[in-house]
Formats: sequence, C-alpha cells, structure tokens
Amino acid sequence: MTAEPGFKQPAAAPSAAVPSAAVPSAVIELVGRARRILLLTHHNPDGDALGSAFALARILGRDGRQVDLALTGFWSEHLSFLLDGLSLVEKPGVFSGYDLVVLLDCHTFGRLGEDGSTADDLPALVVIDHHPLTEGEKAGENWFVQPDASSTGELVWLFLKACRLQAPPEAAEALLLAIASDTGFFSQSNVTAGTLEAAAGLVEWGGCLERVHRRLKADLPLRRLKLMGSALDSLRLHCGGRLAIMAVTPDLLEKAGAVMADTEDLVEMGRSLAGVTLSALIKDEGRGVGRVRVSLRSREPVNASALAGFFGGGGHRLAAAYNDPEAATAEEAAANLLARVERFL
Ligand SMILES: [Mn+2]
Repeated sequence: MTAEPGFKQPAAAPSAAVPSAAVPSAVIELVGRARRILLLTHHNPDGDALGSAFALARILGRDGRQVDLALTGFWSEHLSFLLDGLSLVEKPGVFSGYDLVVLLDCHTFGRLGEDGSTADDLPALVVIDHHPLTEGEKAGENWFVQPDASSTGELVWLFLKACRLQAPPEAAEALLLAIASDTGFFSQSNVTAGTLEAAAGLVEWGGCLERVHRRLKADLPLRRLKLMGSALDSLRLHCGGRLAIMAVTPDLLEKAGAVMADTEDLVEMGRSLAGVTLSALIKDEGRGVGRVRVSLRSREPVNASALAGFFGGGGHRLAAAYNDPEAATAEEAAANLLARVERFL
C-alpha cells in the first residue's frame, strides 16, 4: 500500500487495541452460573460506572436472575435515569445473600466507600475494570482488568461479545454513554480502534449517540452553569501557565444552589486552556481534614496519576484524583499542591 503524499505510513500495524479474547473464561463461567448477583462500583459513581451497571443489570436480569446494585456517595442528577427500573439496595455488611459480587469500574474494596470496608465473607467475585493496577496489586483469575481500555463500558461490551449476549437498545445506549463519558465524548487519547468498534457495535444494537450527547452535555440544570461560571472565576494559573487551579467551596456551592456532583467535567475546562498541561479542581465541601478532594486532568507528558499517587490517590495517566490527607480547606489543598507539583510538571 502506498500512502498518499502528505500522509505518513504507520510505522507499525496499529495496536490491536483491546483483544476480546482476553475476557477470562472464569469470568464468563461465574457470571453465567450466578443466580443472585450484586453489582458494586466506586464511591461517587460516574457515567462509566452507572452506565456499565445499568447495562449489566438489564442484561443479566433478563432470565429470572436477581441482580441488585448498591451505590455509595453522590452522582449527577442527570445520570439518575440510569437507575430506572433497577433493584437498588443498601451496600450490605455481609454478602451471604448473593452467590456473585461484580465489581465494576474499580478493583479494590477500598474504592467502594469512605468506610474502606472489605469483605471477608465474599462469595465469588468478578472484577471488570480499566484502572491500572498499582504496584504490588495482582489481578485474580476472575478479574477482567484492561488498563488499555477506554472505559469499563468498553470492557462490558467485550464481555457481552465473548458471551454471545446482545444488549437491548436501552442497555446498548447506557454502554455508549459509559464510553462517551470516560473519553470526553470520544475525543481523548484513550480512544482506540477497539473503542470505536465497541461504539459502532452499540449503535448497531440501537444506541443513539445524539441522545447520549443530550444526556451528558445538554439538558443541564441552570445551577450547573452558574457553578461553572463561579468555578471559572476562581481559576488561577501557576508555574508559568502550565498549571491551572480552580476551587469549588461551600460558599460557591451555596451561591449557585448546586451540589458537588454538579462539578462533573469542570476540571476539563482548565485543561482546555492553551499552555496548560495540568488542571486541578479542588472540591471542598467544608467537611474538614482529609475530605478535600482534588481532581486532576493532564496533557502529555504530565502524569496525573503519579501526582495523585504521591498524595495517596490514583487514577489514569491523564485523569486522576486524590483526597489531600492534610488539608482542611481549598486554600490549604492549593498550597500543598503548589509546594509539591513542580517535579511532576
Ligand atoms: Mn471508568
């Protein structure tokens, strides 16, 4: 094949993205066999977590199985439609009522809630997640963990393909939303050929991208735009314009009549500024030391996950977060960040 002038031949075959053959057979068997399934995901679930949970609950619940979902924390109101018709339960202290627990979009029980609960009496556990393993972590044989995948939604799609299951349209659309919400609507560097293949398959199954876009990017409440305005007002540039810091404080929330869940995606705005390689959004709900959260979005070569890890948090290379263990206020979290950030930029 000769390339047209002006187009570079790829140096090597494009990466195979995420191989679908990688779904461990133990995962397929366990899910196939289970009759009472509990779905769990991370604290403050996002679009990827909720879209993936909705789709799995709809698909697995079709043949008379009990599928419950337990959530902790807060989520955006505009994602609440993803809970319609699901069986929502309190996160149980014991898991004896279930024969399978599925962890979605996270792989450690530490991410399930602020109580840091673990489960000693777990029945079978299946993990479907795209967060990288931290040092020392080892994937179990029932883990379908692919850090190269854009989203858990993409992995659920691969799982369905491997099981030869087809999602009904509303579940396909929820997976499309999951993928869209973790990829900045298919605009980020985590989008691979595999991601687009998944999206194409989900559209074939009846998912509608335009409707997903409306769900995520339009039909927003006024308070969200108001909060966006005041958060942008708080934006300050540091480190020669490479670092943007915004802060949402109890005061700002009250003035906008907003809740912290309305800050979703706000941190992206800092990263959209020319010259910025790291955007930080400090979320202070006035809950004291250790509860001030810092969301990070970076551009290459800045590794947001390494910085988050330094403060005891984690995430992906270009999108990560941590709770500042020492800060009680947004100003303290900003000062701590500024004192330590230089070597990560
Ligand atoms: Mn995710």
